[in-house]
Amino acid sequence: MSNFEYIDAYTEGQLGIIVLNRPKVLNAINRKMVSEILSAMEEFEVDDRIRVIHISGNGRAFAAGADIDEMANDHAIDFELRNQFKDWDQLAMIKKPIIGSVQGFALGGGFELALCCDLLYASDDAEFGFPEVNLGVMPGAGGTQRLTKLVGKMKAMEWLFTGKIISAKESLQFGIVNQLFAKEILQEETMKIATYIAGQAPLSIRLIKESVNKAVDTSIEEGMQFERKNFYLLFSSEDQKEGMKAFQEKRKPIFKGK
Ligand code: CO8
Repeated sequence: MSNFEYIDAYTEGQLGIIVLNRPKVLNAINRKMVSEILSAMEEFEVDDRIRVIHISGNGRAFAAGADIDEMANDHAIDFELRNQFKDWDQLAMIKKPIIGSVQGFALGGGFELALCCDLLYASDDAEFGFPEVNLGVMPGAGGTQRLTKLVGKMKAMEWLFTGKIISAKESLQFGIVNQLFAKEILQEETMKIATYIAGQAPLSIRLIKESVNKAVDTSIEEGMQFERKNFYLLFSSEDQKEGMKAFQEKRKPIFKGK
């Protein structure tokens, strides 16, 4: 595994673990951190042992947003010439499932990173929000799009217009997170879920992720065709044969990701 400055990344069994690690500034996301997150994910993506990626933050935040100090003097043309969001675009292309656990703050770019996850768990004192409006800007890494698709127009407008904190309870109520846990057990419980998913047929998980994401962005007709092709494709895998045979033989399947 590469050495990183702003994150920790390591493997644990079949899990690839990423921990945002700038606790003194509540894991504020600078450009190098985004590029490190992407590098770690890409390493996990090509590592056959890894089936699920888990991401969390060190300290009292998941991430309190993009690094305001780094951004404060930026100009529009800097962003354009730097292609500011190219790493974010690549993050969305990761095919292995990404599970996020949010303790404390997930604000601005931190919330956007959380919304890139496929499953999201949070501590019961977690706080989400898009406070960019208070800084005279707006989300730029997909926040307006992903939040709206998740919760619908009215709530998204309200939260983006006001910049107000979304409590853990509200995040559960509006389907932003899958489940809440007490802070003390959040990591342990999330890791259990990640380990469980790592035991599922990898190709099924991979194509389910692709198909569900397609559903978010496409018409039902197009999405159904897309889903069907992926469904057909799974029947050319050894794991499909093994999974169905194991069912018939009343035993646990052994999946190989082939
Ligand atoms: N950037 C830089 N430093 C930060 C950030 C941040 N986003 N958030 C917190 N910090 C720093 C603080 O400056 C402070 O540093 P120091 O100790 O040196 O003064 C330290 O972290 C601890 O923070 P606080 O003392 O403020 O802690 P509190 O518990 O009092 O408050 C808050 C916690 C409410 C989270 C508060 O820190 C805060 O409001 N932070 C800023 C939240 C915010 O506005 N986020 C949105 C940023 S803009 C954005 O994300 C745009 C996304 C665009 C695309 C994404 C590109 C990556």
